[in-house]
Amino acid sequence: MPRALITGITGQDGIYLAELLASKGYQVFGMARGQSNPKVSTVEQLVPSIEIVQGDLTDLPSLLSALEMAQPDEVYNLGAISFVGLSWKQAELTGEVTGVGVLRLLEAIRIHTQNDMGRVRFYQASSSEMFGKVRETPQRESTPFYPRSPYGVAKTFGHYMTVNYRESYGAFACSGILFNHESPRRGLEFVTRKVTRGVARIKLGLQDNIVLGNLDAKRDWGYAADYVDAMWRMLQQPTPTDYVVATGVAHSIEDLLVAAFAAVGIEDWRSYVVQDQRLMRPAEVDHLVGDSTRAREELGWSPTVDFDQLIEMMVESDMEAESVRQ
Ligand code: NDP
Ligand code: GDR
Repeated sequence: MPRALITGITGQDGIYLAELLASKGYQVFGMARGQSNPKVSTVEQLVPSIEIVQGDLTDLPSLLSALEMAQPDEVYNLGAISFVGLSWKQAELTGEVTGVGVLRLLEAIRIHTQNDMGRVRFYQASSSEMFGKVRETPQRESTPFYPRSPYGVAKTFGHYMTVNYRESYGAFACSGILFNHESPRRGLEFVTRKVTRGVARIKLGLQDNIVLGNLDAKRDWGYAADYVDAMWRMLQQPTPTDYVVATGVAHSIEDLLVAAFAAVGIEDWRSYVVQDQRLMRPAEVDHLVGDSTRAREELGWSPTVDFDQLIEMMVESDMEAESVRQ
């Protein structure tokens, strides 16, 4: 039975990946932090076979213990401070967790394997935010990085550390440069879920409007369950490398609003949206769209859910959840 350790198990991707690996017959170990993390019980309900291990990306000894407990064949590093907006407010912590945390985990694997790093396959959750102020469109593996937030800078550090451990120690380390991916399990702080939940609550008469920042930014949004499948596929290849994972189609926040309100039969979305300067970011990433040709050709990966289906699925799920609360 293959064994996998997932950091960030309580996040959106952690749960989808744990479900996928469990369905493939893996023994899955999920690393959770904190002395009483309320999200752990949700993970245990959704993936009953999971084993939770304690650990924090800022604490090397805890990473070594997690590896000792799990004895993994594969490690997926999904743990991070992942909200770009927060990264300006807690830049140092973001650097510690999202950036140096990757180095700490790679070092822990090097120590755990006694320098035989090739025997544990490693996935790093890199991000399209590394492209930031984009140097070319669409963005591919060879596109130079220009991060625009402390989060993007920290992810760029983690990305290059992953490449460096591959080149220095022969680590089987892959960096997945994933574009935005969403789902009904997306955190409420991210714009898609803020909108789909807001739309559901407006439709049900529980909320008057949605307060947003920049409506012009464009993102390449895909479905999270599709994207965790690409992570797993990367670690099954004969040689490790980096892959862009994206749908190749970009939409603006306005497009998102049109689609989400349309899903509940509201055409006049502007009456329900308020813009607040305080939600504008100090430096914005205007337009991301990925070219995932390598992933499609080498991994045989392609997205199964398009933008309209994704937003409809999220609105429907929020309508159900909010109706219960009514
Ligand atoms: P989430 O924000 O939903 O989950 C983040 C996870 O990281 C949570 O489980 C959180 O635990 C954990 N975490 C936070 N701080 C620490 C720490 N100090 N030590 C250990 N774990 C910690 O993110 P997603 O699931 O959406 O994303 C997964 C990964 O992929 C992240 O690294 C993200 O940056 C990256 N990524 C995400 C994309 C997306 O569109 N979703 C796109 C590209 C990259 P807790 O519950 O305790 O807070
Ligand atoms: P992003 O996602 O920064 O792309 O990072 P987010 O949903 O936070 O923002 C997307 C765009 O929407 C604009 N926006 C708002 N965003 C939020 N959160 N709240 C608002 O009210 C709002 N109004 C407008 C933002 O300015 C931005 O342009 C996500 C995270 O999952 C990262 O961890 C991941 O690496 C990248 O996707 C790829």
